[in-house]
Amino acid sequence: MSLCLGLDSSTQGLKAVIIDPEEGRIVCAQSVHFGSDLPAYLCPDGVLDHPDPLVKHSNPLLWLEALDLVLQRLQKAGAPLSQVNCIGGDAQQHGSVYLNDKFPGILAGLNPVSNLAVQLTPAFSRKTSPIWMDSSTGEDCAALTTAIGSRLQALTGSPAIERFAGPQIRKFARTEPEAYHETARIHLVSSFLCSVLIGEDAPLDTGDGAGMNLLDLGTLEWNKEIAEATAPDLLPKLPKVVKKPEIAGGLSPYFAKYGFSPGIPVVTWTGDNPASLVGMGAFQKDMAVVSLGTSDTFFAAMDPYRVDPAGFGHVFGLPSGGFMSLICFKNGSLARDRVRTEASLSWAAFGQDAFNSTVPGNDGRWALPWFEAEITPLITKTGIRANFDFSAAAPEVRIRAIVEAQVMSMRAHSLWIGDFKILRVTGGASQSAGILQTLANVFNTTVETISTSNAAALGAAMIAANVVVGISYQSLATSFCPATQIFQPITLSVQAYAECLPAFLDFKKAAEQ
Ligand code: XUL
Repeated sequence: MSLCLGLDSSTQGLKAVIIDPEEGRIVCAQSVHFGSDLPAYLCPDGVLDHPDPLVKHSNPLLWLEALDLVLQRLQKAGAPLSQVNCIGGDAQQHGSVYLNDKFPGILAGLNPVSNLAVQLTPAFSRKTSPIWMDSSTGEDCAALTTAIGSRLQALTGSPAIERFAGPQIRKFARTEPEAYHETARIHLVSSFLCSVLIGEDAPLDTGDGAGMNLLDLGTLEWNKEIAEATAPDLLPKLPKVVKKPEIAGGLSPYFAKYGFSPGIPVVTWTGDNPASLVGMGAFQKDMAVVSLGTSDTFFAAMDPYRVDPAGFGHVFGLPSGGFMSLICFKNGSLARDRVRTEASLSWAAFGQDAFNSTVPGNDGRWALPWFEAEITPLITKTGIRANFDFSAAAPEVRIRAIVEAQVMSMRAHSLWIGDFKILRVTGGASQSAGILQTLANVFNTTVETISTSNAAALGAAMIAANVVVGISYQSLATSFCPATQIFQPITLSVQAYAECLPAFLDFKKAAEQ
């Protein structure tokens, strides 16, 4: 039996899933929630408190402690870790980790008697890591745009984007030049955790590497001119990039304490969105994915290569081959949950009840929940924008107002990606039938879910199974990703949304001012 472990280090927690790729079976799964399981790190939603609402950092030691904890949980649950013969992984995209020259030595000498967080503490040249929710690099994006112009988007797949690692590195070098100077290696969360697993510096894949504004998607190599415009002496600090997933190295002897066989192959990690695309089996034609997680994302395999004319969307490498498009909305599940809690409603109301007692189009009442600075569209002044008295309205009206505004905004911003016959939906909110039916009606497509809610961790395990066990992505998708729930568009509702779309777009445009 050859089992594959997939690890997903997301914004709010770490998930692990073990699959038997030959039998097409999920063997077991475990998870760690950063807020409830590791409260001492003061990151309840995976983010440290900061007086500036645009600054969003996390503590990289939290990710390490979570890695030890999830493996411990697998071991305690009796997972057959000695039969795992390869490991894959993915992480929240764009977060950057700053390491000094002690990093390689510490990795090489990890002592199983102690834990990862304690041993790696001296390896950081910057104690915190800016993550994808950070919008504080406006000045750096402007400087990069001035230096490189529209070629930045043509070359890297995205214009200068606040949360991308390049502008974040530029801000660090500008504001903390000494600490930048002490930085020997800058990893993304994915390549950082992969390095820890293999006990040496790991390469970065193009799925995550493309989220930096530094990678030339024509050559799949770092762009020297952009690197020079980003920060002094940057190229030697960046990890090697691999053109497609490969074995990054053998598992470090440190992890033998959990029962793994020595040196099993660890495959290069990727970003959570590329991994989810694979885990949803959505590399097939005519299919796009909507991931309703901390962020809401819309993405699809891309053919032919193109960039978003409006400048919000991105192009990333796709681990199963070629490229993928992606559009990201920062105010996803946390915004929905805030509205639900403020309205004192259960998840059942969010799931269906609220949608039964209101009508598609919500009589023209919409609310854009920009509680956090939004990415798509770019909004730095936070707050909810509604065209009615939101707090006085009935809870079910508030819920429909939020969900319809989110879904119609997603439709408007994803038009450049194309039209699809099937939307596959994942993430916590994909359990809401009301949200799934709204997606089907607004997009006028079939909406499907698959059985796992851990699409990213599953995708990471599938990537490892492809690289190490040699099983094709198509056959992995046939085993692991059959559709479980199917929603068809309802003609009358489709018409209702088509009719109210112009009014919604006017409302949205006014809200952006
Ligand atoms: C994608 C993005 C988020 C993060 C966190 O560009 O910023 O989806 O990957 O999930």
